[in-house]
Amino acid sequence: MSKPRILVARALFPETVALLEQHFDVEHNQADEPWDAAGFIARLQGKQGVLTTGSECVDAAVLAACPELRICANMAVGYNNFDVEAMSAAGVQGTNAPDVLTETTADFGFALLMATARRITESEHFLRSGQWKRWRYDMFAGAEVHGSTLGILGMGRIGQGVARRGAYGFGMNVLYHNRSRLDPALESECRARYVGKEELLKTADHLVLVLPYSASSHHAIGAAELALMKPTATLVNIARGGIVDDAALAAALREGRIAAAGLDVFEGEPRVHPDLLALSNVVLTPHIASATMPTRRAMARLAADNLIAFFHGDGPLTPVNSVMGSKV
Ligand code: 8YV
Repeated sequence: MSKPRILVARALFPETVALLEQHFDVEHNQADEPWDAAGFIARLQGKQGVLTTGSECVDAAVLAACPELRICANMAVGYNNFDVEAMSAAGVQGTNAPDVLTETTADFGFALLMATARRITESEHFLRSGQWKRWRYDMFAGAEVHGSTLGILGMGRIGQGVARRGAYGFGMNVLYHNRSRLDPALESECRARYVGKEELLKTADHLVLVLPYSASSHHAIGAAELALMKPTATLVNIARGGIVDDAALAAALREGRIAAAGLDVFEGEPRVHPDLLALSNVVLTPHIASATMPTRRAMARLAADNLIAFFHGDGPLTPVNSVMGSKV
């Protein structure tokens, strides 16, 4: 029996490609060539499965052009690159890569919070550029982290990880807002208190965004929300670009309406709003919150295991939609 044909859209760990080759007829992209939408569709012709990263968009046009496609396995927990409704309508299974990146991403959220509040990159640039001539009492004086109020918008697994770090590691007063409130046992384990979004914005010294991107979270932090925040507050986004209105954020940072921001994700990335690039009170990183080798390996493996389980007829491990008759 011939093996199912799959596409691996981006360069990937050689061992993951080798594993996939045991089960599938694989077209890979180990050269990591950038494909536009037409190039992606061209490579998908005749493929029943694809391993995507968050960079490849699977929408109605792709689905219409690739009628043999049965499953898209995303190597990311977020899957806003999938039009899930269109995939379900086309009978295409989607899977994501949750859990394996939770703690690593929460670590990074905290690293970005610390770097932002304590002005780490700004002061390093100062030092490297030879401007450090002598000590001064207020030189790069930042915001206090320990004992301050940590606000978390979006309290899924990563948000809970950030909460635990803040509460247990830094003695922070942790507040959160989420579509739905956590059950009391989980709330008390995270030492986090549920508040309305407005209260969260008004009281947080450090606000960390960890909510999924969707039409309803588009510009969840815009000019009106930024206006509610403390002028001393820091904002950290490890969720998705588009959740923050980057132009409004740059204006707020420039005018000192909030103190600083740490951003790992951007609207329209890899482009970064030029107004953000011009500011010194921002820490900017290129979407690396899950980037440790063990975690990226685990994400790749989970995406591969989803493809293998699906085609073996066991059903996907971490589905994002339910597709009638998805068992092969
Ligand atoms: C990925 C992420 O690295 O998992 C996610 O949702 O944002 C990152 O961990 C990125 O999406 C590439 O797949």
